[in-house]
Amino acid sequence: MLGIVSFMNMKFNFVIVVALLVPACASPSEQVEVPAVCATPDDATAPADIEVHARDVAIEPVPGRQHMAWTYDGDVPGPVIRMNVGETRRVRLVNDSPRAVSMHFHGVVYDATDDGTPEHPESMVNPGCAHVYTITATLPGVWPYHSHRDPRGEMAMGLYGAVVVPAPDETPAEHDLVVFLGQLGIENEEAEESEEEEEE
Ligand SMILES: [Cu+2]
Repeated sequence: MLGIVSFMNMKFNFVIVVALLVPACASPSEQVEVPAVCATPDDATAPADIEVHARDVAIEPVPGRQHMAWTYDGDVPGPVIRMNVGETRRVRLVNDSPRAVSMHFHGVVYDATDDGTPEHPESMVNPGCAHVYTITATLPGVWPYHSHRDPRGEMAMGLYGAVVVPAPDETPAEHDLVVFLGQLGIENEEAEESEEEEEE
């Protein structure tokens, strides 16, 4: 979803990439075995344009509420990757987390070996390993990326971000905001707490 709002005479381009993305990638591919070695060891030092680190970080999505998130670069959502139509980027994912992760991109073009799904184990990144994903923007839009070892579970923990590809004739906005809707389990925690309070 892409839209424009006016606020205090400033034009904002804003984008909302919502959880409706989740069912698109909910195939049970996590059942495929991923070998516990670095599939692409040379990628740790191969040329890359962007480097992203997967790591577990305690975030505070609302004041006073800590949540141990699985993140790209220590934040939820992860970094916004901006590309123009026709551009190619090499994105190195370094896995500093204790479990295998990947980057699975929507809306951009890449080889099957960069799919980021367990069906393509060379694109899955074990702990301490790295993989360079080469992606090319061919369509304007706001495209999500996420880890695809266990997509639903990983997105619920925070492993997602966006690729933004402006249309060639798009008027530049003063501010560009990417907005994701997610709940990170916070609502459930509050529901459990209020149930406990009621029981007391
Ligand atoms: Cu997906």
